[in-house]
Amino acid sequence: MKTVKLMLAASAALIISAGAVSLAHAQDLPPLAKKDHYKVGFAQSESNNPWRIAETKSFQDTAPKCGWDLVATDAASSAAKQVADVDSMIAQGVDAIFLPPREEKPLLPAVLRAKKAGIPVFLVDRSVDANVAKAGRDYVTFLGSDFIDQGHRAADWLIKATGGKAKIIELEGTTGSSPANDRKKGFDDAVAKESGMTILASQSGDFARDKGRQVMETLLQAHPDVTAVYAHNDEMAIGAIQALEAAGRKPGKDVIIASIDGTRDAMQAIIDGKLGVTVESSPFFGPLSCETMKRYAAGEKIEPWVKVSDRIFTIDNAAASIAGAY
Ligand code: GYE
Repeated sequence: MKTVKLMLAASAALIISAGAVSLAHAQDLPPLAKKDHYKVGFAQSESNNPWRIAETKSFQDTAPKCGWDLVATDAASSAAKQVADVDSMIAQGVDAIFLPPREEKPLLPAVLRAKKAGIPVFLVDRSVDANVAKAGRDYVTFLGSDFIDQGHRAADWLIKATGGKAKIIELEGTTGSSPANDRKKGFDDAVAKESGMTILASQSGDFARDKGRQVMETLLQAHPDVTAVYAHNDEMAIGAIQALEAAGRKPGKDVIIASIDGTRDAMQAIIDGKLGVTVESSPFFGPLSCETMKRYAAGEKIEPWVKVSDRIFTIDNAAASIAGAY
């Protein structure tokens, strides 16, 4: 297998040196052969929350069904480690790489190196800066949610729930990540149109529960007049609930909370009356990744964004939905 790959690489180099490959062709995405078994890389960014764990499990569950020999790594919240993980997948000669880039910019060189090595990259759940890399040219496609719309929907719910009057603390996701950038944009733009809605402070809690709790604790001291919290994910919303309760506040009553994801703990917090809403962001990318990869191998032109549509969970449907949550 290795020898075949080496021979192929050598013959490709020969063709290139003979000038048989045009520049336009060199810019094309690497093709993917149609076969029964693939060596597939999945470079997870971290495993410190239920969303990430559910996503990794979705890839692991899909692997035997899709003929994948899965090489899964965990970057432990380090973009530098994630770059090294992708480089190691390139060195191992995987057939394709599925990558949730932890941050929008640092992962780009690794994406381009994979392309240069003839390995198609599919971005899953997070994207890269559209000004520096393009789907259909640098990577195959982005599979994921519309984060701007998620932020917008969280804002719409909060505006309604508060009668258009709220003093908000915003807990942002990982700095430089596409969901943090876009969930902020969608939410901030929507509340900016409402004269009664003020964002008191906005700070990163790195999409993590305990960081969210700590940041909320600090911001609460500076802004005791807070009446609402918008967290970019459920883990930080749970952290905010803990900080509010520790300070003797009543989440869900004197402080209304909106967040995004749809985890089991968030559903339970809705049922308990502490969390108002969670806009869904599905982590179950395995089956969609299998299907998209098969379409690509069959020679189909893949759309630049394979969009996932999201539900919304409130007190109206949380109890009925919690069984399917993670
Ligand atoms: O909301 C969060 C995770 O990239 C869409 O990252 C994903 C986000 C998700 O850490 O919980």
